Amino acid sequence: MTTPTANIAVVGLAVMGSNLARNLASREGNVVAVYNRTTAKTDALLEAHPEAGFVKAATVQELADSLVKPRTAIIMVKAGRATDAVIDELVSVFEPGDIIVDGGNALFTDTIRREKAVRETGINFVGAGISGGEEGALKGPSIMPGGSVEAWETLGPILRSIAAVAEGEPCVTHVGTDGAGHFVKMIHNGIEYADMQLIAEAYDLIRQGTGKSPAEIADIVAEWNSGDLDSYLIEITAEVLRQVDAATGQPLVDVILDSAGAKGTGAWTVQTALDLGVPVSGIAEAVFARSLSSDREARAAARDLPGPDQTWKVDDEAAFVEDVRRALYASKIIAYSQGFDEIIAGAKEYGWDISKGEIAKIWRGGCIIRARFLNRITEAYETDPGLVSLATAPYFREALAGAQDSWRRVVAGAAMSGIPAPAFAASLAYYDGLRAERLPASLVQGQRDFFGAHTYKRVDREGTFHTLWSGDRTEIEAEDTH
Ligand code: 2AM
Repeated sequence: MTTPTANIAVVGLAVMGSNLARNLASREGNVVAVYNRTTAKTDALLEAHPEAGFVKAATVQELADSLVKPRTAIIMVKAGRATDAVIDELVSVFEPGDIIVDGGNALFTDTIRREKAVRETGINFVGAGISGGEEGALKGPSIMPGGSVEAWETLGPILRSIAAVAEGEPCVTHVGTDGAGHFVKMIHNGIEYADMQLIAEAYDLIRQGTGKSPAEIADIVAEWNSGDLDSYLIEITAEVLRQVDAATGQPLVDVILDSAGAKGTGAWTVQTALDLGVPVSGIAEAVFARSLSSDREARAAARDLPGPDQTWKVDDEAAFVEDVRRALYASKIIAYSQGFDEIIAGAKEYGWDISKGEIAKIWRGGCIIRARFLNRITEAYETDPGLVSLATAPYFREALAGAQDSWRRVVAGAAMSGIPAPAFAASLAYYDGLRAERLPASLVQGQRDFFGAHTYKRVDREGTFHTLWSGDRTEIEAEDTH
């Protein structure tokens, strides 16, 4: 048996795994062992990157033998059955105290299950969300690891060495135990859906409201990038809008089929939010907007449904564009506020101690939603760790106050002229619902009591009540069994 020399292993050498392995190898102090089910892929990586000094493992036993203790391996395979298969293999050759990391896009409940099962062997299991795509994996992703504190002690320095750096700080933190990392990665993706949809709606409104070309809108969006909206997604939006299709000479955005795909993490965010009872309406509308865009059959059938006669009459283009910018910013604040609400609810449900300020910090670099305003979120949670709703933090309250007239004009104008702006509209409706002194939920509760004797509470005294709707309609004090 050879003397172990590697301090970290990567299992699964498709693009993400290969890039992560190369990133690890490029950092001082790391010796990286690599293993892939099909050895040809391992050989190809070694041949293409001799500079990385990879230690090749042809079997999992060789991989285990190549690693110094505690052995640490990062699994980068397609989430699902492959993950379970690779975990089983590693468990069979690892020892108590060793660390298995799943760097794939696992559903957090799977991670909770796997962590529990692996822990029984004495081996540590860490689910780590990794954001930033292929380029992030190679140059520096944002990393969201869960798992035990013990595992983090070994893993922390390694992950810090490869993470993106934002304002001098590595974009990685121990998010919480077991599935906390994959949970937060899921929320990241949900917010990403909302952010993208909101930008797309802003583009559409400007285009339909002013008739500007995609290239002209690219200039506007690029300018937005020097203000509050400064972010990776705004930056790439300008690039996409500016792109001309080589085959037709048309703006590329006009020749791309208007049906958006999804890999499921946005849907997970919304499904989980429904289970937790957290209204993430901005994120939900973004997921649904992709579904609607992809339902070509229904869209074809609905093509002749009537719309308004009126088209948008924009008198002052510059003022309108500024309205849209403000509406976008306000809606974006709501999407993040809702996403953080879900983190708070998830942490409570699953017993995680998650620092919201730290999460906003590690999203500043490497990941898709990296943005300047994440610093404001960190400040908000550092000032008030018990902050109930991000939207109510002084900075965001002021931003929303400054944007609300624009926001209302844009949503109303979109409705009057028949332009769908579901994420803008849902975010504004949420904002008004959140701040309302009285909601019509009292009527809903009355209806529930009428047909299902679900009972209600009163504003003026303690207790639980039921009205005898089918009797003399007197009110009785009811036992709260619902
Ligand atoms: P392969 O090259 O042998 O197919 C992305 O699909 C990565 O996951 C690839 O490295 C692939 O290995 C690996 N993978 C998929 N299913 C697997 C399994 N059941 N066991 C081990 N690796 C698997």
